Amino acid sequence: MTPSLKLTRYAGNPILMPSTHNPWETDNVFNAAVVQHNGLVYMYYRAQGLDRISRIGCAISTDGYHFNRLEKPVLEPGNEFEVFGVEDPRITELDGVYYMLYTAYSLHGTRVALARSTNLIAWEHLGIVLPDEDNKDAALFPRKIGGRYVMFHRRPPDMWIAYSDDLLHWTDHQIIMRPRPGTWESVRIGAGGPPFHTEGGWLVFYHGYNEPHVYCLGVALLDLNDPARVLKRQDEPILCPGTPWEYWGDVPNVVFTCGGIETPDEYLIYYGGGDHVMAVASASKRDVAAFIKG
Ligand code: BMA
Repeated sequence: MTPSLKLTRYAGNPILMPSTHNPWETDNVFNAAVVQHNGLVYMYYRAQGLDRISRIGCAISTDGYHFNRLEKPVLEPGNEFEVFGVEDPRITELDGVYYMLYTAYSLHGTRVALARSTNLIAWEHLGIVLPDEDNKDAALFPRKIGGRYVMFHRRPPDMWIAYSDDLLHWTDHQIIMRPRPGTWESVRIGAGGPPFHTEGGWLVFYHGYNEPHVYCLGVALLDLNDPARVLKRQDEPILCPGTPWEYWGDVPNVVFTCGGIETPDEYLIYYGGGDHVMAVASASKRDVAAFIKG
């Protein structure tokens, strides 16, 4: 039997900590999207500061481990749906344009919102894309399927998929994965970042939590042409809280991912620890291939 796929933490974690230099990010920096472009890694993290409102900051790296941050947020609340914050970005490139799906939070509840950038620094608000429903954990696929855009989203407690012709109107909503009673993912589950394209299927990293409210990460594989078809879903989590900064943060016992990158040899999964700091962990392509084939 193939051993379960596990993520290995980078020894230099955490890779980003709150900063007392900037009032908007003094408390927590976590749940970042990541993008590779021209040899640089861009990390878009959720930051909370003195006012506890979430904004999206950007930090840039040449090696994926050591980051320099920009002084100002790249995305801030921009309308009545965002007054409590913009949270948990997931970014996908399609034809040279970067799309960020994120959670807009306000008295209306949580909504899935979209922003767009062509230069990775200036982001334009495009508005709420799933109106009139509490939803989050949305991530756009990096390719169209059957001529349509595809995204994950989460109607509690399940992971859903939906399709669109214009990125603004979404239809054909289907549940793809549900929590599994009696396991680490018994209460709610939700997508991590955009899925990775592999020859064997869409590789998906996602989060789940159980009754004691421990957030772990899991891995699954979806059919390339019909991503509502789950080909594989590992029983065991690939990462669970296991370090002091994952046990103790703003919210205890949390590892939560909004994205990763692919290198020639591995997948690097970036994740928030304890809703407080940023960290990274890896899976080798060889081990991922064994999961896909196994
Ligand atoms: C979810 C989101 C995440 C957070 C997680 C654990 O509902 O709000 O941003 O990391 O809870 O607190």
